[in-house]
Amino acid sequence: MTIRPSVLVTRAVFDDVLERLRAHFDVETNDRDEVYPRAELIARLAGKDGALTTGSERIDEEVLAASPRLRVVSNIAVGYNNFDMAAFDKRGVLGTNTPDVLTETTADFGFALMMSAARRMAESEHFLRRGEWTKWSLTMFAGTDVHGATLGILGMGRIGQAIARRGALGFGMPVIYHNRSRLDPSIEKALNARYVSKTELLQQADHLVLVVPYSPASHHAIGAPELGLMKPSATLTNIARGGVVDDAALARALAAGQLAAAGLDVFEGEPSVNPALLGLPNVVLTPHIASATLATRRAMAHLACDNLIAGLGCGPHAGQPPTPINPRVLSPRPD
Ligand code: 8YV
Repeated sequence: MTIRPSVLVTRAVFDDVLERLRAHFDVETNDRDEVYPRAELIARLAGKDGALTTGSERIDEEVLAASPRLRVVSNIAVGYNNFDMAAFDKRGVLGTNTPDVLTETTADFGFALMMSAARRMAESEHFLRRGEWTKWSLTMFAGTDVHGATLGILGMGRIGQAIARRGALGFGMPVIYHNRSRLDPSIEKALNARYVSKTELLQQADHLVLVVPYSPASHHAIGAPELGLMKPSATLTNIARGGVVDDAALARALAAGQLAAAGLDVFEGEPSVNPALLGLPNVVLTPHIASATLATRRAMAHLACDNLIAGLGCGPHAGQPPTPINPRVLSPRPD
């Protein structure tokens, strides 16, 4: 009798995803759907061959060292800053993520958040709910236009390009962007996009959207000096990761009128949110939901499931997970 691989699913997922996993593996689930305290995560992973994780679990050298059987960790997220990829490589563990399936949904949300900040939707809605709307006036909640304004994008990957497309084609926005590498000129043309330095991006954008992956290099990419370069009429939207923005510096800049408004879906130390932000009217705050439509969350969970099944050598695509982060660990190593 062959022994079935055993896997840990760290958070509640869809029943049909669990069914697919149970066809191949012994599956331990987290029915309470609470994030495991670190010691419990380590204890539960010991002896497992694979894991289905979310961005809430940090998988690093300490975790991998304590789980010597672990071969695949499949993240239900496109971002994988919760994985220490150097430790994965060192230990020959495959990490996988869920790109593409969330691109358009996340871009929709980024655009909506930017529009909410620019047009003061959350602020005016709170005003109305508080019963303060007693008369109309010409400049009541007058915001800044989105159509025709300059859209700035920091990080021009798949999601950045999808946001640029919405701005250029739907709202007639000239697009400027800064990225590690320049796009192909044909893509720049199609997106009405111009590559600029980071300084120019900050100085010229009317609406700046952050879509850059988190890494030590992007930590506090937007802090006090950068905010100081932005137009007082500009908005800033962060759908990238907490830590890309210095939230305390942003709160100070918003309070001082250094920029008009912000839309934030991600936060340093989330689910905690800097109290200085909570007290400000000109920031729209959402709880990391940019990819949260049922269809997209299902697609992400199923793609993560495909990765785990194939990564552990099962199913029709055994050994060929669709979206590996470090496929180098899949090829046999020279002795
Ligand atoms: C996830 C995300 O929902 O994919 C990402 O990188 O930020 C979100 O789509 C979140 O990370 C939960 O894993």
